[in-house]
Amino acid sequence: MRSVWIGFLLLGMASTARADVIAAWTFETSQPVTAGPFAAEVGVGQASGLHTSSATVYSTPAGNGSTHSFSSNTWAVGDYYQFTFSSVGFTNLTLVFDQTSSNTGPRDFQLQTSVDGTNYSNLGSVYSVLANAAPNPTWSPGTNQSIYTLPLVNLPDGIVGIRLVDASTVSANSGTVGTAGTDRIDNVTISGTAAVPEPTSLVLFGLGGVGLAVGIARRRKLTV
Ligand SMILES: [Ca+2]
Repeated sequence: MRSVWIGFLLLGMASTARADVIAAWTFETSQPVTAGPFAAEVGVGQASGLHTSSATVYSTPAGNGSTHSFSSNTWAVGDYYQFTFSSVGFTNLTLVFDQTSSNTGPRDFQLQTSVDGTNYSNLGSVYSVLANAAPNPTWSPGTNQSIYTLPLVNLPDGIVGIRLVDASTVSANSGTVGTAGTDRIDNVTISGTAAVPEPTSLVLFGLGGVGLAVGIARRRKLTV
């Protein structure tokens, strides 16, 4: 019977090290042409945009190594992309995403998080988005350009939403944001570590342990 308990112990160790995707948006299925919301292509969550101007046009041009992204123009300070999801049962939450702006799209963004889905607060400092223009390699369906992937961000436990908020009127080419200037995002992925092992796996692994014990017993019998 000892090997059965070893099986349970090993499973527990494996589950705490497993990172799962909670929600991920590729925009290949949703192909946004409105403010949304749009369901995550992987996991469960909703993506949307908010602009104070009613003139904003949402579109789905080439992504970073894929056919579609989530893009919008007519940016004002305080406008944002928003992603909502449930992080119940997960810890060690992380965020990684690709973002770029046209030359006259916004350069500066602030990441915000929310634990109640209503009130959002700043996480970290304002970050800069690279221009999707020479001398940088540009977004295209065929090639993922890693320089546009924002570094992995550690998120607070228990959050249910994040926003990428336009933080200044400075454009990606260091001028002033213009109404035709766009900002686009792709491959937005929120992951976490599942806190509890799945019961089905637990049972199966336990049975595996029984099988292992029987096998060992048989070999011992044969060799005695
Ligand atoms: Ca995409």
